Amino acid sequence: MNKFSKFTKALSLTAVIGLGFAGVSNAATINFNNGVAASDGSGLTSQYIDPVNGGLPDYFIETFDSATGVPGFPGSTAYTDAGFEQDCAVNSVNNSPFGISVNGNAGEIGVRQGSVSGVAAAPANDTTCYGYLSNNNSGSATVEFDYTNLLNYFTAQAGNGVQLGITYLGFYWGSVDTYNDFEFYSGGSLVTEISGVGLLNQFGGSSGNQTSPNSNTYVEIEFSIAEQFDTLVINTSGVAGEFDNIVIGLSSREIPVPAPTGLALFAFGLVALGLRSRLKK
Ligand SMILES: [Ca+2]
Ligand SMILES: [Ca+2]
Repeated sequence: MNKFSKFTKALSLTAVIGLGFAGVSNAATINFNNGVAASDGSGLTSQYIDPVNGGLPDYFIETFDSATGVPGFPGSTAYTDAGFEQDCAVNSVNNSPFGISVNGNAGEIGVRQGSVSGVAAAPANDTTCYGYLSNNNSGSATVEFDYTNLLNYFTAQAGNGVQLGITYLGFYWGSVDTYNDFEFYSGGSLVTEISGVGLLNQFGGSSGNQTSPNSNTYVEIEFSIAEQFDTLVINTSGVAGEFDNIVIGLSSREIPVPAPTGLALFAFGLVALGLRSRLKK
């Protein structure tokens, strides 16, 4: 068993969590236990899509890697740390030329590889480019990833008056700190949020740990159509909030049905046996 399967296995044993937040009635469900090893060496990715190999239709991934390698690609190097212009950028949705809008202070948002003390730490087992948000040791910092344009593009592509929504969001959250949090919006309304404090409490993780699976987690949120997602907001009041492999899934996406677990099969076998012995009587 490799390191990653141990990693995900440990997570599945410790947490199957659905949380409602924000004091509003919502149908968003949050899971922390389904991340899988990414084939590009970026640690964890969504169970639905890999940074290199792709995945199911209607899922898109932001890897912060090599966006500028695609001709005509509108990916931005505005937030890329000096020296990484050829490698890192915001917006690299699997060679798809359609963008997300990043709104925030360029002095607080960064895209880079590797860890630099006092700046940012690569998420556990992530040797690729990743994004981060830093308050530069003063006040709080905020960045918004707005997916409205991407959603409008795919809605236009679908045609026939079909209005698509975004009903899935996943991201790899590195070195979770008590002062990081992620918020998820629909049409300007907060649908749900995840705080670093809440996540660390759930896992028994230590704030800012750069290697432990209890502090480096793939987070997934499933949204109802009524509360479909369009904007991700990340806040931090310290150094730093790090993330990679941001995945969205359109409402037209496939949702694979999980295979029955061993326990479920065992229970089914017992029921079948019971029926058989009753029939014999
Ligand atoms: Ca990456
Ligand atoms: Ca951190």
